[in-house]
Amino acid sequence: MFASEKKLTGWHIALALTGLAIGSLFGPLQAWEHAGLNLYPSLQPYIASYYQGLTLHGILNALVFTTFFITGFLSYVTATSLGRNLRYQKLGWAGFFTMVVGLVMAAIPLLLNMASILYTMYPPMQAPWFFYLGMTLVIVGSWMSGWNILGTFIGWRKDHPGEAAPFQAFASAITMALWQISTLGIASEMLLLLIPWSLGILPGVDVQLARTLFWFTGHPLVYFWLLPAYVSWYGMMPKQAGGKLFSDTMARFAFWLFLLLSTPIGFHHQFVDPGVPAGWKYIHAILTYAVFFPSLLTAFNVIASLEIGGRKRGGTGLFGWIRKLPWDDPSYTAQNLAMILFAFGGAGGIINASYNINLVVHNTAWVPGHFHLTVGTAVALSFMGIMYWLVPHITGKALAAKKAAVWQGWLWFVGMAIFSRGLHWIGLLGAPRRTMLGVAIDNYGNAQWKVASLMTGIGGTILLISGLTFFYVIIRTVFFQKETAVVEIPVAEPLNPNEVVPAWLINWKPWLIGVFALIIIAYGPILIVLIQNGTFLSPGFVVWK
Ligand code: HAS
Repeated sequence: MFASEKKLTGWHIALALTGLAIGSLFGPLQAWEHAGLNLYPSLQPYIASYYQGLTLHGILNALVFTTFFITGFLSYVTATSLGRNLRYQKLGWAGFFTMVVGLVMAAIPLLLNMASILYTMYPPMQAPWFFYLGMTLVIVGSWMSGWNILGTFIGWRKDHPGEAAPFQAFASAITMALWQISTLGIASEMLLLLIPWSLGILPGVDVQLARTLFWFTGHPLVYFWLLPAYVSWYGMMPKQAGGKLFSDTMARFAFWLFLLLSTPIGFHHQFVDPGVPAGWKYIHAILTYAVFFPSLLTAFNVIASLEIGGRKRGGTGLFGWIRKLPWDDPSYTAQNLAMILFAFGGAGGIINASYNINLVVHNTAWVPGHFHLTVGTAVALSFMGIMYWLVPHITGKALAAKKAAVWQGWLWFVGMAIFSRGLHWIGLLGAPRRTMLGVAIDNYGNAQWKVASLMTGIGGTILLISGLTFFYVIIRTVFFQKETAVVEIPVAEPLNPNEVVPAWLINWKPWLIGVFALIIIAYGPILIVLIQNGTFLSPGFVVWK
C-alpha cells in the first residue's frame, strides 16, 4: 500500500546519507586540528582551509542531513500511522526536487570556497546570491513536504471528527507545523536582506536585524531536529523495548508545549548582541527555562515506558530492568545511548540559557560541546538507530553486520563523551569556538588547553571509526545483502488502552492562537524597533580567502 511513500522516503534518506557522509568526514579533521595535527594543508587545492571544511561540516550535517532525513521520515510515518497514502504525491516529489536543486546551487559555491561563511551564515560575511537562493530553496522544498504531511493529516481529521489521531502522525504534524511557523524568520532574512544585498539591490545589510531574523528560526530549528527523534523515543522505542508508552496524554502535551514555546526564545543566542535591550533578552531567557519542561516530561515518560519493557523482559530491582533492555538490537541501543548523552547536553543547555553564566560560555568551545551532545548525538545517533530498522523496512533486506551496528552505537557514545568533554572543558578555560585552536594554543601559550584539546582529538578519532562502521553497515545492507526480511514499523501502544485524549489536546485552534500571541509578544515590538532603526549600510566581507 505504501510503495510510493517508500520510494519517496528512500530517496530522501539517500540524499541525507550523502550529506552526512561528506559532512562528517570533516569532523575528525577539526578534532585533530584542535589536538595539534592540522591535515587541512594536505587537502589543498580541493579544500582551501579549516573554515571551508567547518562550513561544509556544519551545513551538510546540521542542515542537509537533518532536513532530508526528517522530511522523508516524517512523510513515511504520517502515512503509515494514519493508514492512508500521502495526500499530494506530486507535491511530495516536487518538495524533494526543490530541495535537491537548492542543495546543488548551494554546494557549488561551498565547494569552490566562495561561501565559507559557516552554517549560521552571519552577515556581513557575504556569499554569492545563488548560495543564499539555494539554501532558500532547500527550505521551500521542506515546506512542500510539510504541506503534504499537514494536508494528509487534515484529510484524516476530516474523516474522523473529534478523534485523536495516532500519536506518530500527530507528533509529525506538530513538528512540521513548528517548522512552517519558525522558518518565517530565515525566509524573511534571505528574501528581504541577504539575497537583495548579495545582488547589489540593497546598498548594505543591517547585521543586527539579520541576526535576529536568523535566530527567530535558528532556535526552533533545534526542535525541528529533536522532535523526530522524540517521535521515535515516544512512539516507537517503547515497542522495541517490549513495553508500552507510559502516558500518551503527557506525550501529546509535551509536543504542544514545544509548538508553543520553541519560537519566542531566539534571543538566548543573542545575549551579547548590543542592539537588543536587556528586557527582551530577559523575556526570552524565562521562556527558555519554560521550554526545558517538555524535555523533562519526556525524560520521565520515556524512561517509565522503557522500564515497563525492561520489567516485562524479566528485569527486577531498582535498576535491574536496565540490563534486560534489548541491548543486542542496534536500533534500540543507538537511541538509548543517544538519550543518555542528551541528559548531559540538556543540563548544559540550562547553563547556556542563564543570562549571566552565558557570558562565561558564549562563543567559546563550550557551545560546540553542547551541540554535539544534542544535535550531534541525541538527534544524529537516534536517526542512525532509526535507520537500522527503516532501511531494512524499505529495502526488504535484513540488516547486515548486526553486531558491528551495535558496536557503532557504543563507539559513538564513548567517542562523543570524550570529544564533547574536551570541548566543554577547553571552553570553560576560555578557548574560542570556530578557531584553529592548534595554532591558537601555540600563539597564546595556554598550556592548560593541551589535555582538553587532546581529548577532542581522541574522541574525534573514535567518532570517525563509528561513522565508518555506520556506513559499512548501511552499504552492506543496501547493496550486498542477499537475505530478505520483513521488518515491521515499531508502533508503541499506550499503557492504558482506555486512555482518553482530552479535547484540549486534540483541538489545534487554541494552541495556534497561543503560538502566534506569544510570538507577537516576544518579538513584535522589538522587531518593529529594529526595522525602524535599520541601517542597511554594511558592505559584504570575504574574510576567508
Ligand atoms: Fe541548545 C546553543 C539552550 C537543547 C542545539 N544549541 C545551541 C547551538 C546548537 C544547539 C546547535 O540558552 C549552537 C548554535 C550556534 O551555532 O550558535 N539548548 C538550550 C536549552 C535546551 C537546548 C535550554 N540545543 C538543544 C537541542 C539542540 C540544541 C535539543 C539540538 C537538537 N542552546 C541553548 C542556548 C544556546 C544554545 C542558550 C546559546 C549558547 C550561546 O551562547 O551561543 C533544552 O531544550 C534542553 C532540554 C533537555 C533536557 C534533557 C532531557 C533528557 C531526556 C533523555 C532522558 C533519558 C535518559 C535515558 C537519560 C532537559 C529527554 C535513560 C534510560 C535508560 C534506560 C538508562
